Amino acid sequence: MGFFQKIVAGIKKTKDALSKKLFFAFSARALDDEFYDNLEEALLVADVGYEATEALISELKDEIFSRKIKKPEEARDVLKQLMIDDLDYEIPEFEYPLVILLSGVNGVGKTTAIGKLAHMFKDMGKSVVIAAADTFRAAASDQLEVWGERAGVRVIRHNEGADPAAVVFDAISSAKAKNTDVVLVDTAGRLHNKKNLMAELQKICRVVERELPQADFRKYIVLDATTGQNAVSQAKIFSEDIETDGIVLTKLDGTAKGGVVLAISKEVELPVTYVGVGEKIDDLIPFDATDFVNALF
Ligand SMILES: Nc1nc2c(ncn2[C@@H]2O[C@H](COP(=O)(O)OP(=O)(O)OP(=O)(O)O)[C@@H](O)[C@H]2O)c(=O)[nH]1
Ligand SMILES: [Mg+2]
Repeated sequence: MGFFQKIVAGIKKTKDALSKKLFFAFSARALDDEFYDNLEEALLVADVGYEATEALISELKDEIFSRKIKKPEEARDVLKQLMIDDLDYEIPEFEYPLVILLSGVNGVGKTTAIGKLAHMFKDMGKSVVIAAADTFRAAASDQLEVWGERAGVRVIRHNEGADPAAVVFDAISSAKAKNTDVVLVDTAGRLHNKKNLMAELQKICRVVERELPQADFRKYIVLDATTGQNAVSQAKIFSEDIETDGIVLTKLDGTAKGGVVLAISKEVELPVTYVGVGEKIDDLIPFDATDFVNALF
């Protein structure tokens, strides 16, 4: 299955919830107040969020006015383009060696995303090592070893309770010794209000920057799409403590709240870089704004 078919399947629940309402809004006879009310309702139901919904509607009104648009179907194309523009971030190409660190609250899908990323980079012909820096529970490293085996990637682990930064140090030493292209760092789930845990993440970042200063270092926050607007607040708070390059949005397949992608873009001003659309190893896809919006309508 290509990326487009995967995103179509992945946002089916969102589309099902949205399409009737969108169809209803755009089958209006005129672009009047009722049309805008229906459109607003459709976007809010899909969890686009209040701020992004209001912004989109106001931009749509401006475009409709300045381009003298009268037909709802033309307005639909304008709305699609506005959404694409909002979601379309310029993401710099990866350079190697590359280090990717995933952080986020408990259970959002960090470890699964690490497994999927390992597979993706292997598929691209890159060598990969995983740092099991969730030393909070031994089961986390076991879970990663299963993913590592599936992807054909080695996993560096320490005992439960060890310093996560020491695991990262070892993974980087191993990557340097073997000229490995990609180091993937899994971390323990944490709440952003736990200062010591946020300090631990910062320490991991310092180890990466010190030990592999030439690396392209990307820090992604992992968010669970099924939590809707909650995901938006998590992203805001996490990105205050950790300089963030993008979002990995998981479990898009399990929710009708896929519009949260637009809320993240608007309110957090970070690109959604990857989306998770299932539990299998190839169910992580690079986010493409045009594909996403086309799949949504
Ligand atoms: N349907 C679906 N399930 C997913 C996706 N990503 C992760 N999951 C599931 O979400 C659950 C939690 O995933 P983990 O990867 O263990 O989450 P985590 O963030 O590492 O959790 P902690 O380490 O406990 O903080 C697992 O059952 C995964 O199979 C996705 O894109 N779609
Ligand atoms: Mg985990």
